[in-house]
Amino acid sequence: MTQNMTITEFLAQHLQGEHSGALNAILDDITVAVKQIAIAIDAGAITGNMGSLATENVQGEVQKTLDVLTNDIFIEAIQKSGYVAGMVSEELIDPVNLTVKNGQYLLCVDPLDGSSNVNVNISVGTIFSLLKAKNNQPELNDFLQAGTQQICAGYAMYGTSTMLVLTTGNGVNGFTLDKTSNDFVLTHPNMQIPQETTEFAINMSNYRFWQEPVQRYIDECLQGTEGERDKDFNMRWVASMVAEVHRILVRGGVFMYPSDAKAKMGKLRLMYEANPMSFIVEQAGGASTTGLQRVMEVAPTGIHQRVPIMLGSKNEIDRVAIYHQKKSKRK
Ligand code: P6P
Repeated sequence: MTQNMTITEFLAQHLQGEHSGALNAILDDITVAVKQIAIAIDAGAITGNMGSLATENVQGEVQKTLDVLTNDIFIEAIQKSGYVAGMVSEELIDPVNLTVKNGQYLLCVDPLDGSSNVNVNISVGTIFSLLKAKNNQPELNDFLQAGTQQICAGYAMYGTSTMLVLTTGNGVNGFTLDKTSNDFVLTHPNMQIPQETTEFAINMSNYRFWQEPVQRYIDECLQGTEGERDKDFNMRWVASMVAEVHRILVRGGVFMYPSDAKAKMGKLRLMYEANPMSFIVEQAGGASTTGLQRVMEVAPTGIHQRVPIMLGSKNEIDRVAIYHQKKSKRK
């Protein structure tokens, strides 16, 4: 892989198999959408798009102007290839059937994850997951496929630079937007998550609501060299999943949004947050669990269902899973 090759050159060289033609076209549309979203976010404060709307999304979360704007950008861009028959979005109650020529794929997308960070200028992102469609008139149930069925997953990160990180099942590669050429170029080939880490990311304010295995794991991290783990840990919490996952891909770590007494199924959504991020993390040598099973093996029951998720450096996630199994055995 030549450093700084464009994403188009990279995909032409590396996409193989039955999906390669469609993936080339779909990913081209996604890069167009991401470039437009990056411009919209960058100019948000200037164009007056930093505010909130009077509307809520299906999750009951107040929608930001940019949530709706980025969703519209995606819907328009993703129709160009003609391969995507339907789209599920965090911002829409029902799937959107797209007017397509030969739609054979389904897209699940969180157009602007972490959008509450936009007006405080903290990194946000877009997360997407691609599935095979049964036909070009998809029903809601056609989207309800386990994460192991994903054809492709990726995220865009609108941070100190705009990046696109992708997997199609043969490893993970990162591309940075070169603003002079307006092209994504390969800057992070074959991303691998270190198996070990001393860094965890979790919203500590929920401590009293967590189940015992999560409290035990975090307690041991906090005890550092004075406790069971005999090493000190560092903590991060950006409140933007894309930024947390990207940091983990670059230097290791764990990200945890477990189920708790407040949110029995956790906070993050399976189809367009947990599954795509789990696909990427596993392809980079990491692991992703609900505590009781591999996230990508969860059988979906709803397009907006939530799922507990703990992902990152494999040895740490394996430890978290063991703590959950021991607890369920004790029960
Ligand atoms: P909390 C953003 O709203 C998000 O869905 C993820 O990107 C992020 O990791 C999490 O929620 C932050 O949750 O509880 O810190 O607001």
